[in-house]
Amino acid sequence: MNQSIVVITGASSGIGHSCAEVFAETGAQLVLWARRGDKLQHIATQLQEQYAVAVLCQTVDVRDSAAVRQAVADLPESHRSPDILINNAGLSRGLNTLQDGVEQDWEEMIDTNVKGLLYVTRSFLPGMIQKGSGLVVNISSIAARQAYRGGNVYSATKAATKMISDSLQIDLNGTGVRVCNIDPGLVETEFSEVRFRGDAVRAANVYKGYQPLTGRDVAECALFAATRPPHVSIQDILITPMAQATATIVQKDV
Ligand code: NDP
Ligand code: 8X3
Repeated sequence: MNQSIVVITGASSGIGHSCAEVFAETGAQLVLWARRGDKLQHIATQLQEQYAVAVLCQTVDVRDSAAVRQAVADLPESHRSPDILINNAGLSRGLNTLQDGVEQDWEEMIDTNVKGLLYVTRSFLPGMIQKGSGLVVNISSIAARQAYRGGNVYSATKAATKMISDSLQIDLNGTGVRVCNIDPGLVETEFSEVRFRGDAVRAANVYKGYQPLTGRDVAECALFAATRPPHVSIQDILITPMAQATATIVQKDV
């Protein structure tokens, strides 16, 4: 991956941060996106010092299509057609049943997880297709495969992500650009704190009594897909903690 250009959305924490680390270790040049520019800058400085890699940070809200287009336009020409695009930015809000759902939460999830992913992908793909190579990694979820109580709209956004990945397999066939959809199970990140709006105790409970995945476990899947020979396409990955059998069945000690 030495000198490859890797764009990662949602790189300010969790899986995206781990992707930045894992690809920096290989000598890749990074473009990191998120809304919290201070966090991105901190991560960039650390990676530059540790791995001597080039890192560009852009403060972007992927829900804002004009901002996404502008951010791509602001990149040096070489970076507008990256070798790897990791569509990772995403979130869940609440665990309400649909009948008790909050419209604002639905809109935030749909706008970020579905429309944001589309805006970003649409902005980078023409350059990647022109180059005739590259990889798009979409971070979906086990929630795309199995519904669970209160998961409704979040699951729907992740099922949409998976269907966008499947559609891209077809639309990009013959272009040289690969697509890898990754469905992680439970990963200990800021995800649950965001879902429960800062309720740290409720968030911590999600990961108690078993060993959850780390962001790195997922990032290494992306790296595996990115390092296959050009004739190999890793289309779909489901990764869970050993303790997790399905979206809802988790062997917990407590
Ligand atoms: P984190 O909350 O730790 O990270 C989410 C990242 O997305 C942050 O960097 C956040 O940055 C960014 N983000 C959120 N909204 C926006 C936005 N509007 N524009 C730009 N960036 C945004 O959670 P995870 O690392 O766990 O989540 C990463 C992805 O993995 C998500 O798509 C999530 O749905 C998925 N996933 C997570 C699982 C888990 O168990 N943790 C399991 C399966 C899938 P900032 O706030 O700075 O903008
Ligand atoms: C996040 C994991 O199980 O909360 O996608 O849906 S889960």
